[in-house]
Amino acid sequence: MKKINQFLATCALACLTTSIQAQQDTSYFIKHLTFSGEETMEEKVSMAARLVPSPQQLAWQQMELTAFLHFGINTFTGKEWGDGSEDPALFNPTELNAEQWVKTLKETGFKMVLLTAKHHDGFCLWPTKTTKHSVASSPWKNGKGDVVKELRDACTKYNMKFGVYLSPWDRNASCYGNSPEYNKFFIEQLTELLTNYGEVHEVWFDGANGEGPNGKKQEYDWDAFYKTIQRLQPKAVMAIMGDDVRWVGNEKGIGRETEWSATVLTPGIYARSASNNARLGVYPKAADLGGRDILKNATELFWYPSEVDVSIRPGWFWHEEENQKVKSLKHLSDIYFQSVGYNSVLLLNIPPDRRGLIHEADVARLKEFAEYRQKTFQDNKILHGTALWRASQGDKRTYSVKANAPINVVMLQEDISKGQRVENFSIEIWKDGQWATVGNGTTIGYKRMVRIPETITDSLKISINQTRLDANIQHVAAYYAAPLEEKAITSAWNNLPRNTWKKLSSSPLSIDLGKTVTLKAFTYAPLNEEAKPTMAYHYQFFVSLDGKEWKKVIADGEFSNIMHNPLPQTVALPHPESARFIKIEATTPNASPALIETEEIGVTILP
Ligand code: FUL
Repeated sequence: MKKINQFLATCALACLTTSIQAQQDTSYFIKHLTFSGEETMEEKVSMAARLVPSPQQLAWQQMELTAFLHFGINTFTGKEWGDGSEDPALFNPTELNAEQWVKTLKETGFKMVLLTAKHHDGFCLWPTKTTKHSVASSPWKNGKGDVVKELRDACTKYNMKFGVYLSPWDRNASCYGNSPEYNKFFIEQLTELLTNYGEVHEVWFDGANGEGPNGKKQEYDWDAFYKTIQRLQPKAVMAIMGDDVRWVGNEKGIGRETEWSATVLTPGIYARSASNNARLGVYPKAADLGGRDILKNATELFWYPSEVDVSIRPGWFWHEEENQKVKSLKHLSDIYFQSVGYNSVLLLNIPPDRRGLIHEADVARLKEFAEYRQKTFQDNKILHGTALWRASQGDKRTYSVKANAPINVVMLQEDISKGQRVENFSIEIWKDGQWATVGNGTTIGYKRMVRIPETITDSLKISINQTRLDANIQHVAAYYAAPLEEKAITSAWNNLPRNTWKKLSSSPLSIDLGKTVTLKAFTYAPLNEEAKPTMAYHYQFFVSLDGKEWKKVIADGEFSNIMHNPLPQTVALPHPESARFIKIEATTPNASPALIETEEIGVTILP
């Protein structure tokens, strides 16, 4: 149907003899368009300006703030990625209360909750018929519990939207890697989730994709997964490995300043994605996914808006030792301005703990964060900013600002139901008898916030310097966000000063710690929290008292998900060990020898 609409729309375009300008409100493309190859650049730009979201994408973008709940067997093992061999008996939350999750999230401004119904370890949070590796084999509620149902019921009670994360990568399923069999198994799981729990608003398929048993690679049948969603939950958006919602490209909570929802990136679930994207030189992390330069060679365009997923803690799952590491209010507020304020939806992860509750530390921070947003955004200092402004290239509009009210944030919104059009804008304030530029930017899209130096003024001027057809500016606002101080973060993961350390070898990295200590844990912290091809993924960890005889303490360690979330990972040793020397033999995600710097290692020693 979508294809027919698009075909008709394309024909309609070809047949139109009216000028491009006249077409701008009469002919739209929903979610996808194909260029015939005959268009001039001007026509291509005009078509791009008339690409609009599907109704469910629009509703999704309007949510702005959504919550991720990573919960499962990892909550009980302390791991980030389980390997599928975990005993379901470990899953035993003592006070699980999905209403506490949803009530907390509702009160703090979230519009949807998305649960890891199954993570890479394959453990299912609902009593599935497809595998025994589920809550039904756990002691929780004597195997009669269903986390998905409890969450669904709580969402219904609190009028919260509901989504599911179902990991395609499954390290438990014996059929993983046997492609047709696993695809059938996966569709059965998906069918259960999309049939038995009422309305589902988002289905999240992770891109992490490992090897199957014996190194066999699973070929996912994305088309069949797609059709299953279309059939059972046609209103749900399909995220990441899907064509409705795009991964922003990092797990740090940082969007792009130039963020096009109309992008040239072909979603990974389409067979043609690899060749299309390679031809254009684009990939999910690329800086520009929709500018004119990249549009020039594009053969098709997708309305494929970005979602910024990030955890409130360093890890995605709850870990006791991270209770002190809940992100600060300043950090969360920066994330907010760089996600919601950068034309993206924020998907903030708040992982329930072993009790099955959102921990007090996270609840307190969520409340602080909500109060801060409320205080900031309840008081718009601009008068008449909601009158629709149809802006041609070069147009300017002046807005009155409340008297004596400091501002430091300007917020702009386009009516994206008519496409994303603005390519360049600037912000001026009236100061000392003249206009002074205080901010500028490229894209606006659904929402763009620009932080400007704190100022008091009585007029603000917005200039639309470049736009694809006329822009539809539907909201201009200005706010004051109280500046936040970052509390000093002490390096919590190294308590033995490095000035006494000596590097003995680089590959593998071995270190003389300078004295014999009782070692409880060690940490790997990639420099600048950046992923690089030489970084460590699988490792073995050794200790020694003399630097000659080594004891292997960890034989098959994995810095799970470090490629996407390159934050410090602390590994507790099975037992405290006496050690003067440590050694890490590690390989990269591509299985070549990893390079670890001494500064990237920390140790936790007992006093
Ligand atoms: C990643 C996963 O590997 C992480 O564990 C987490 O679920 C994150 C949201 O996506 O790809």
